[in-house]
Amino acid sequence: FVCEAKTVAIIGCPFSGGQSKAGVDHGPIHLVNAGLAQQLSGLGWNVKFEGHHAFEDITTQSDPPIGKMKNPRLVSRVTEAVAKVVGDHASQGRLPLTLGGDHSLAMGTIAGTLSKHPDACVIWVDAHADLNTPETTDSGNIHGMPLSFLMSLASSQSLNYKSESEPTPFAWLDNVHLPPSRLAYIGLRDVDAGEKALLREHDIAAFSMHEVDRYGIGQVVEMALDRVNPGRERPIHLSFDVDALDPTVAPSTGTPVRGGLTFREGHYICERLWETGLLAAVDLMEVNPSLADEQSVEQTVAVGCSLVRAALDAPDDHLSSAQCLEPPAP
Ligand code: 5AB
Ligand code: MN
Ligand code: MN
Ligand code: MN
Repeated sequence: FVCEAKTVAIIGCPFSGGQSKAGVDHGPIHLVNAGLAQQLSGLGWNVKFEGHHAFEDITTQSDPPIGKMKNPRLVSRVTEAVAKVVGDHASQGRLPLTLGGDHSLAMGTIAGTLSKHPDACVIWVDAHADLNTPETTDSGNIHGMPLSFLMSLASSQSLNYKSESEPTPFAWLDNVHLPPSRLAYIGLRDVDAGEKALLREHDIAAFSMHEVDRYGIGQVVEMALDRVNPGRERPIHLSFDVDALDPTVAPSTGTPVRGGLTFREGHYICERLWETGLLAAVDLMEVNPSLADEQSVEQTVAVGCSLVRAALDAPDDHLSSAQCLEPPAP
């Protein structure tokens, strides 16, 4: 096992097929143009960034909905490719940092993390639960569904799809199983009825804004870790949707919901997870530079970079435990 310590791999994913608003595919380009790679070098990281991911072009003509699901073939193929890229970086001992793009990409990033760290847990920071199944979704947008597929609450079989010429979309995810006991949410405030039923049925750790108000962010993060990582030994995948933040803090995003995390609360989550020494992968998703005025876009991009810096502070402090989970040779 070779540990290439202190290297973060930036995976830019200019992808918007999991929802219907144009522009979220420009999120990663803006984050990188704002100097994110240089900022991480400044913190002492080796930064590997080889340009943004190029995705195959599947047009909507060749990708009609399956049931209510929109762009299923495209999202399936893109997320499968992302899973491979994330898994490869993780195997090389690099910390994968995926910049979205819409949150359907997390099907790929989390599958990639689990391929290297099957015992990983997920901290999902979001206004939304992203837990809809193809049956419970109202919008048909796959960025509201990644966790149902990752936890096998939905599967390619349930799509009832028949084709001689291509595999069923999401068949590649059918052997990925994130146990519901290893997912914790922070920041929820807009959860659909069908999602609430699934949260209850599977006893998923969900810390909404109500709990953040009640207990404070410090205690909420510990409670979340106690649920999914009680021994503090599991690798942690952080999936951060910028819409978890209050729209006054991060206005440029596709599905803003008022009453969100403050600037500090968002940063605290990142800092604390870094401090565990267990952070194995980070996603920063749903920055949409086409929404809101120029100053709001600049603000949202700057906050996005700042969250990433908070999650990846000073590699010397913790990277050896985050990256080299195997004990060093005697
Ligand atoms: B996001 C909604 N639950 O399913 C749905 O931004 C919103 O990645 C999903 O959290 C929001 O369409 C997805 C109504
Ligand atoms: Mn989301
Ligand atoms: Mn969201
Ligand atoms: Mn959104």
